[in-house]
Amino acid sequence: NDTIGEVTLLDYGAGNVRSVRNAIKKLGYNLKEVTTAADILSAERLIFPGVGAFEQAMGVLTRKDFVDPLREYIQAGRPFLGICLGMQLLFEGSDENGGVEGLGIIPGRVTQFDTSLGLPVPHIGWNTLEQRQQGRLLSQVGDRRVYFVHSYRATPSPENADWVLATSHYGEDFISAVQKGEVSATQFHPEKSGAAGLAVIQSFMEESPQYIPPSSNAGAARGLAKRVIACLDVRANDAGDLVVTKGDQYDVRETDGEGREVRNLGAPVELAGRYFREGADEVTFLNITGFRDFPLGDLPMLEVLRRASEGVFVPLTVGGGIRGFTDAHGKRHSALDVAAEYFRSGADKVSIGGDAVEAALEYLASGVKTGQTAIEQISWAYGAQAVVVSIDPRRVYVADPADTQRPTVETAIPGPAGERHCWWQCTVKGGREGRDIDAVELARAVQELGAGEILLNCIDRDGRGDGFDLELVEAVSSAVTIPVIASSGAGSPEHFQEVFEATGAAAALAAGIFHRREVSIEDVKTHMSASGIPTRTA
Ligand code: 1PR
Repeated sequence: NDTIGEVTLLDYGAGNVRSVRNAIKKLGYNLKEVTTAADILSAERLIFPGVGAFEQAMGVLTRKDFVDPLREYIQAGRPFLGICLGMQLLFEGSDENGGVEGLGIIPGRVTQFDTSLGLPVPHIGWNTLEQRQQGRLLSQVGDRRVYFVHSYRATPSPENADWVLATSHYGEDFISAVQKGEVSATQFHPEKSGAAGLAVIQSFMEESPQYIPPSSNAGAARGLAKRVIACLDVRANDAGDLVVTKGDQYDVRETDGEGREVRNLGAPVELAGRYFREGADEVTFLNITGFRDFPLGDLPMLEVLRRASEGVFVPLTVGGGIRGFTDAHGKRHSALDVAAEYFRSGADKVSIGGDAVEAALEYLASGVKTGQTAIEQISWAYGAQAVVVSIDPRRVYVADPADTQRPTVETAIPGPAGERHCWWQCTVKGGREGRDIDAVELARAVQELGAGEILLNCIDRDGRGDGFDLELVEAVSSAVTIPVIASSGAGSPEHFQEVFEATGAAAALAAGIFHRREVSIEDVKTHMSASGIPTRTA
């Protein structure tokens, strides 16, 4: 048995490395933590997951006197795996934060994706790898896709050609993995890349892993896949247990003999595990009564995340109650505190609903970015890719666009009185209250405030199974440059094909059809593949 049993983790305390820990544990290896510079030099194998921004990361490494030992360890060619920012730091420097020097081990600079190409930035999701060399690190990935989330990238050049193990394509070729001898690193996140990612970590740990050549299925769609997301709306039922529920136009109660009970479609951790195994590209938890409670008092939800992240190796988003609040003892907690607690418990992204609507209204009224909103603060501390804004819009029909100050579209689905124009009103508190702002205006405003992604629900379509609101999804996705997740109304695999062909959605999310086992994630992906839509197979 050539398995090496121990790995040292360099966690400089900048963010969530829980999933890297969970992945190492899942594979059965022992984990040691770096606490002093000497721990770096005495490591047998070192994993360095970079989290946060480049400048901040270099700053912490410098303050802790880790820079020299890290350089010495890597220059000696000892077993090293950098992840994401942990790869970027190996280059000479980065344009992030206005220009910062890196460790200078690999020739080249890290620069931002070219936003003029019209592709959403950050680059989020599952992309293919073009292996440029036969390196040990990717020996068991085959042609499976892996998960990326980043706005900055390094590009291949003659100077760094001997390092480049794989490139990926997103408007241009960028470096997705490097390896020279025992030193390796990935731009993608192996700990979030499902079974393919666990295989990368395992290949790093083994002396001579078996090589699985990528199959030459030349016809298969390459590049960034359209994502399929399983969503779990979570709340306490009347007995106080957290259950996955599902509404019909946001009404989650069903009538039985006794009264109106909260619909119970299963236990959150178990369902999340099932969706991971069935090939969901991401799992989203929405605490749908989060607007009522103090979120940090909501320990069961934190526990759900902790337990889910032990077995789910794709990105996890959590929403509901991400806002500042004052607790029963009069202590103020910022939205950033709340988000930090969720990130520590295993979330990769937080989703902000009601608070984003209020922030956008204020921003549009004043034209001033205060830096104080939840979106701005979390985006600044954790990066835009960690901030999703969830929108709960409802169609408002007008006979004549002049009847409203809101921007309208001409619709192919006329209103009850034959109206041919509509706008989508943003709501808060689970659709209970409307606000004077349209979904497109909101999406643009929150993008400017620093949101990295839009989760676009639709109250009219929720739980109906008659397809996504394509007009809404197109209106929003064509108005912003960040990725848009279409949500609400999926009833069949054809609905996914439809939304990806008719709109600029980067991902589509469904709940009811998966919970009730009417359609499986595999059915959706088989259909997408057959329709020529790039999709990830687990
Ligand atoms: O305002 O920051 O506390 O966030 C509250 C979050 O809870 C928001 O993201 C909001 O969308 C969500 N929410 C609030 N009430 C409900 C409800 O259903 N009563 N759920 C609710 C929203 C919508 C989707 C659903 C899709 C797909 N659920 O997430 O999963 O519509 O469903 P389908 O495929 O079955 O059609 P805050």
